[in-house]
Amino acid sequence: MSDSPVVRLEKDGDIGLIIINYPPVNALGPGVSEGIIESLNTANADPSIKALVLIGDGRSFIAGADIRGFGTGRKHLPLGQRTYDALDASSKPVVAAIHGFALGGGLENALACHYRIAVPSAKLGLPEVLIGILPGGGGTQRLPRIVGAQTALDMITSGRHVPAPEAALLGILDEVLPEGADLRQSAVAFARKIAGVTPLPRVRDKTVTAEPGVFEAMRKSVARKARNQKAPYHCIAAVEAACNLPFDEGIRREAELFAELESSDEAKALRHAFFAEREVAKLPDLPRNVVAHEFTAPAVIGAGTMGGGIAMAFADFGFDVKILDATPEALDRGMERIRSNYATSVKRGSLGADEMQRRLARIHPVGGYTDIADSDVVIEAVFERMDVKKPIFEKLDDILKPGAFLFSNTSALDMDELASVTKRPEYVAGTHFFSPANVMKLLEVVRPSKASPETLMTAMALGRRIGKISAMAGNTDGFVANRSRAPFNSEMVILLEEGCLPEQVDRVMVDFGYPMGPFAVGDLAGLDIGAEGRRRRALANPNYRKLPIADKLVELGRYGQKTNAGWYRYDKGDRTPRPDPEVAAIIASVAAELGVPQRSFTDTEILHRLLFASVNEACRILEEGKAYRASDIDVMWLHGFGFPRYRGGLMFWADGIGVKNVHAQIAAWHQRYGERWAPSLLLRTLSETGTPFLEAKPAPFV
Ligand code: 3H9
Repeated sequence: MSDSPVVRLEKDGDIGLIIINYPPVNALGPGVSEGIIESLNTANADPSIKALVLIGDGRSFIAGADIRGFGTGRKHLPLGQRTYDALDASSKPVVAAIHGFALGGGLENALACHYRIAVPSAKLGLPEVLIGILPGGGGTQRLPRIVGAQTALDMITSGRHVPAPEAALLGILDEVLPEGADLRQSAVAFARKIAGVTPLPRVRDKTVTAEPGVFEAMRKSVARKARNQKAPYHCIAAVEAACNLPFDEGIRREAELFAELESSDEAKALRHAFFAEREVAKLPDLPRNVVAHEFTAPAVIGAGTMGGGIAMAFADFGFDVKILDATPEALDRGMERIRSNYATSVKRGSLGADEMQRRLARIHPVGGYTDIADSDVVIEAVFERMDVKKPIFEKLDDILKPGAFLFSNTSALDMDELASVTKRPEYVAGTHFFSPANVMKLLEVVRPSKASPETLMTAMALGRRIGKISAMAGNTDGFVANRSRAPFNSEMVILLEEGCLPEQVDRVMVDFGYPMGPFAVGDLAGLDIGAEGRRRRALANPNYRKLPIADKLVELGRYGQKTNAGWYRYDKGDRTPRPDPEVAAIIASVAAELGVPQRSFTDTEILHRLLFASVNEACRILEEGKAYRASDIDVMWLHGFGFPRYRGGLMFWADGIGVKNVHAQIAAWHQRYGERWAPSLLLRTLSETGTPFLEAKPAPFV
């Protein structure tokens, strides 16, 4: 009946169906809103249509406004003439029929319909805050009118996806269909049932009030997470307007607040993070027809902290997983650690006791290699030494069936060398998990030269199947994440030689947005771990920049939290880092021994010293073809190192400073501090041509 390419009007007897077809997720891209309005007008003018259904083709209802259009001076319909207004004003009832996702503008359109029904697997939410904006299609005004101010605040400031059954309990949905019911048919039947109802139920006609103190309490509760951000506070202000102003005035207030956010730095950074996370999944140099292998029988070798965490990650995502260690005692200890980690989550309330039992039951400790002979993917997570890993790879190669994949959880070892001990190097790759492996989202997939495209796709997909964000890294010392981070780690200690204190550096980085300062993180991880790596690197490279202050601390047995002393001191049983005059004295004495002149630092200088060092190394990684794109490095920093998401990632942030400024500063430090600050070739080229880091063309992946 209507031939807009993205929205069509069909008829099923006396019911009109407005069908959105804008793949892949029915975002409100160009023409979709206009198409909905046009169909509504046509249907309202057609006397043979008694009621309407708004429904999506493909895998979703509507996933929200088209995020690519934000901040681009996009055209938008004026207030009073938007789809939400047209749906409100429809003289015939409209039923939103929801499957897949109804998010952001998608849910807002549904809320402007007169009725909402959904299949049980549908998810509804207003996730705008996660991209630095607020629901600007009336969501902040309509949702509280249905669920009350508190629940609306919770949903809007968290952006969480609410499953359909819960949405029905909250009153957002009028009906959840039985499992397996046909959505289109059910929606038509529902529409027939309510055709002719008067007056039409309109959410805008409801009122909402709030308990005193709700908004202040919410501002306090988001304060930690929302540090340096505006959007969460604007979300709260908009819901407050829903409670204090008539509907149309509330909508105007929502629009004003939205306009302040759309082009904000945080919104730009968060949009970048959103798209970077999708881009990172793409492996552009692999043949297009390669598909990941569907694995069903994973096994983990090594029940230490990493192996246990990896097994938990499988169990958390519904996989039965076998776990093996060298001795029954080590296996028992590992299982005990897993149990205790789950028990902590139960105690904290983030996991139900039943669910803990279900997950534990999926982890199967086994006694020997023959027990895992039928596994189709094995992740080795034993001690990080080539001479320990090699015999295990040989054994696995012998015992596993042809076609089984062999992955190593390594953070540093040469994957080509490890693959070479097997007769199936094409089935071998690195899978570098971050600690704790069941919590941290990053999975760095390391690509040895002989790995087949299917192996790489499988390793990437495996990560996604267990809730990770997989990112491909070349087989280079430290791979991509840790290699790009290493200069930051050195620079933060070198700063101490020049007169900084750990607490000053940590404060700067926490102010910047990290959840913890890097020295406090070091104490948590254990300072002895880094010392081993430094020793190895110093032996291999006579020009290696030693870190005598860090070495001194380890020499004195200050290993961090586990010894109640590291960069900070800790009271027994208390993890609060306390500045320690003893550390200040150690720093002063090493600096005096080295004869380094002492001076003071601005916060900006500290921040730039740490991050520019890493930007320079990231450029080297790109120029060597060890990563596909600069934005992959951003994803690694966001999910591997807690880089503040609202700053987009290392390279996005550096583009904010400007490539020429970054280069000029690095060149100046090169003059002052010597070779470790030599600008990379790529950095020089980008600076000369004024090309942003994110537009850098890396060398072909090797
Ligand atoms: C909003 O609604 C503002 C309103 O208040 C109105 C203001 C006036 N736009 O994630 P996937 C693309 S703000 C453009 O891999 P999944 C995505 O980039 C919006 N593109 O699939 C990818 O493209 P490609 C509020 C979008 O099944 C492809 O679709 N809504 C959008 O794992 C597949 O995506 C949101 O914030 C979009 N809105 O997850 C929801 N959504 O193939 C954002 C997706 O080229 N979206 N794409 O890489 C999501 O959370 C997930 O994509 C979703 C599907 C859960 C829907």
